[in-house]
Amino acid sequence: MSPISQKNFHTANPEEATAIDRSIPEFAAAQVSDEDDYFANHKPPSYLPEIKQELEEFVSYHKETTGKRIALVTSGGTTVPLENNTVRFIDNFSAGTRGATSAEYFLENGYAVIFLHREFSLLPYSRHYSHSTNCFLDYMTESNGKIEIDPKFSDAMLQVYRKYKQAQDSSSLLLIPYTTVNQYLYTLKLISEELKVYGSKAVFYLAAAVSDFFIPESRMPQHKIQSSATQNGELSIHLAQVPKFLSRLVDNWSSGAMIISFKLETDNNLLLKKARSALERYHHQLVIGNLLQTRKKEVVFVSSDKEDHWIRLTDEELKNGKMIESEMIPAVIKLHDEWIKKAKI
Ligand code: PAZ
Repeated sequence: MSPISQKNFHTANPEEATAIDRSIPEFAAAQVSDEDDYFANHKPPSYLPEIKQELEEFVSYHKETTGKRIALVTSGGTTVPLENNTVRFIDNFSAGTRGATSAEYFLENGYAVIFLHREFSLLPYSRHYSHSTNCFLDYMTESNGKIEIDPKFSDAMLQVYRKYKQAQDSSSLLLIPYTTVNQYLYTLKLISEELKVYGSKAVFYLAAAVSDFFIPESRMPQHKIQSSATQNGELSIHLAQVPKFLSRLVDNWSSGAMIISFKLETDNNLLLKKARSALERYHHQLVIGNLLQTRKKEVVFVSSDKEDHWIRLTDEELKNGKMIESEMIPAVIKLHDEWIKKAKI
């Protein structure tokens, strides 16, 4: 036991009063020309062919051998590089808790999962022991000159380890990383196209916090921005809007999959309005709304054919470590069951 008792606290939790105001209107859904423009003017990541091969193997294995449904879970923030040789970038708050936890519940419920995640954000299973204010060495103890898991953590760790092994041994979890918004868009498009053969048995669960703005390649400086580039000591950066590719995903990139997007707001008065307008604009199946300040405690399911459905945890449940995704994913799977049934008619 450490002689100094340290209080665990996070420095990154937002204060409601200072959270970002997202009350500005939404911009339009991307059209075919926006898609063409974007992909014609931005280079694909060089490693994309390798990812394609991994995806092909994963999808055909589950289609032909296990028959499992597939969930594509996107998770974490995206970076917006300010320079081609990137020293500086714009980022956002998302740690990937929603995505990593949801992926675990999909796996537990018999799904295979493609986990498209921001590199170094939380991962299914390892999330229990990473990114915490504890060092991983705190879970260890020394016994007879050997290092081992501290018995007080070993029961809980064994449970996590078994689930992790099960996912590994059954080849049910495919991890695909990205860092920048450009890498995210190219990889999402690729995965969607590879999943076309899966039809309604695929579900897209788009929990990543994707930047709305970026610097187009044509305007990006090659090298580190110099302080001499400032004018009167100020640096101006002009960002362009990232085309809203969800409509392209619904109409062209996927085929018959159930598509779930997330809507994050900071103003309670906007959440339902924005979630509904996303649904009307993109014509997909479900928007899961959440507020930055309460996202671990409550979410709302908004769809065109059902009443809004809130899922809430009590303070007691939160204190006991219950994760809201343990209720969200069974509810999503029920909707996916209905979606598959409808597709068969
Ligand atoms: O990664 P995290 O668990 O900290 O946060 C999850 C979330 C709030 C990013 C996610 O639930 C979400 O709302 N994603 C979509 C954000 C948006 O673009 O509106």
